[in-house]
Amino acid sequence: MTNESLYQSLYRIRRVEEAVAKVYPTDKIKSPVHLSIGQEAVAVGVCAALELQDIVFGTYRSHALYLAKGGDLKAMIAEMYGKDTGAARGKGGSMHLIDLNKGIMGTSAVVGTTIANAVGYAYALKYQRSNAVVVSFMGDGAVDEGVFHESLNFAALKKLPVIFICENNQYAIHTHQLQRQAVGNIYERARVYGMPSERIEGNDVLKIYERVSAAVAALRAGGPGPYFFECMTYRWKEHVGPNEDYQLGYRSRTEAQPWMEMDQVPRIGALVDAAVRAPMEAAIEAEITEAFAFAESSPFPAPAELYTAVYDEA
Ligand SMILES: Cc1ncc(C[n+]2csc(CCOP(=O)(O)OP(=O)(O)O)c2C)c(N)n1
Ligand SMILES: [Mg+2]
Repeated sequence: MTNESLYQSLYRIRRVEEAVAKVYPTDKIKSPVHLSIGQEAVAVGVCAALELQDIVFGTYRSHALYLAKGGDLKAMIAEMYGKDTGAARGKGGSMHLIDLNKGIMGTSAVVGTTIANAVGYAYALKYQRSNAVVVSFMGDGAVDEGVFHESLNFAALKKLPVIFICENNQYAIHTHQLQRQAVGNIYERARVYGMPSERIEGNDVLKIYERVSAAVAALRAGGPGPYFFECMTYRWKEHVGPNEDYQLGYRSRTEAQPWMEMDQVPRIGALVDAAVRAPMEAAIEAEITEAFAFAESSPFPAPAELYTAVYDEA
């Protein structure tokens, strides 16, 4: 892993989401958008430790995960526009991104659901004696649900090759973690199910990469899973939508400030030679412009498509 590739991924995700935020008020984007701005380091650090064969499952806040794992940008923007060329043929929107060729098995609007999906997939991989690993992303809000506990227990019982990543941004919509959970240490609760578990502070992309790489290496070598990482991070924008929400009163800009100062995009950018950075950034800007133009010019699904691919007809 190089600083260049980490920066490429961080900068690209940040700029894509800033472009989404800019276009959003025009109503061309037909779905809600849950931006990852401020949280990119988690998806980027984790996916830098993975290979193409590895599988990820995400939440409705998965633009960063989808892009970091190699998901097609044009298909993502077209999906937001509700177009036939979108990742889910325009039927899923921003919360239902999928790219099977890149090991992105799907993201869901329903909190917690993909945790069980990821565990089931890891169970299948174990039977197939595959050395791929599965990564299950969740928010701190998913920890409040039964499926989190059932899934962790089963994964530990069967020693499955799954890595759980909890993106702890401290809020479920507008409710702070400590107004929902009597014990604030999610990683300690995961440990009692019988798996190595740790917290990574500071939204630190290098640390996340390093720790998750070690877990992936151990699983590849045939060691037992699962692993759990609680990655501390912070959402800069409102829960859903392109704006800030510090005026709502459930949190303050003072609370956000230290996280903004730890922004990983300029941090890693400063480690990259300016002569490398400038053309890299220019190429990303051009790619983003092209992806929006692609979405704009793509057709909406035909009316006859309304009931196709809704249920598995096999
Ligand atoms: C099963 C279920 N219950 C409730 C909701 C409503 N809901 C949508 S987002 C959300 C908060 C989840 O917070 P968290 O898991 O921390 O993710 P974050 O938005 O912070 O990334 C809730 C409760 C839902 N979508 N699904
Ligand atoms: Mg949260």
